[in-house]
Amino acid sequence: MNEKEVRRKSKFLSLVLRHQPETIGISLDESGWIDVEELLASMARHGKSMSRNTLEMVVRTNDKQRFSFDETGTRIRANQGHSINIDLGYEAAVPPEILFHGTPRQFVDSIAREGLKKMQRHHVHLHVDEQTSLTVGRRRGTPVLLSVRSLEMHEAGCEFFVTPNQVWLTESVPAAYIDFP
Ligand code: HQG
Repeated sequence: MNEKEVRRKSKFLSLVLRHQPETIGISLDESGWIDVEELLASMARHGKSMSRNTLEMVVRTNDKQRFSFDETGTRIRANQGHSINIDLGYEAAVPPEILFHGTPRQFVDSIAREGLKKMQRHHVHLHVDEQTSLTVGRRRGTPVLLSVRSLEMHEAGCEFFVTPNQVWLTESVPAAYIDFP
């Protein structure tokens, strides 16, 4: 299978595991999990069949490790990025001093006024490395790298969570904690 095909399958998994499980007639449990057999059967019924081996390959090779199997390999879920209402159950964690957020240039004025908002997702997404953040920002335009004084926010009582694939999540980031370039 070529890279493009793998990416297409990964995007489809993101769609059903984060946003619209109803597209293939499934629902996720309150923590975002779905039984792997049920997922594969429902995909097949909707003309999107995938073998278990292919699913495992897509999960294993995913550039951002977007998906996880549970310990027994019975269930699967997306690690973050949902727009539907689920509780991932991550433990609160102490963030590093600085976390980054990449955004397209056209959003910067609004962010300077309102801070970072979670928009359609459950959380604002932040990263430890600048490169990943710039790649995120580049999806919609010329990227601008914002530095968030995350440890200071944490000390002021804001909660942070970290996903197994090292995305840091928080409810919102007030403009006062953001350093603009
Ligand atoms: C912006 C992808 C105006 C925010 C990526 C972002 C990431 C504001 C956009 C993950 C704003 C929301 C998340 C404000 C925030 N005014 N714009 N007050 N506050 N914004 O996609 O962080 O590939 O929901 O800067 O790689 O871009 O899906 O968030 O530009 O890790 O795994 O509003 O999604 O991961 O966009 O991306 P998004 P994001 P996956």
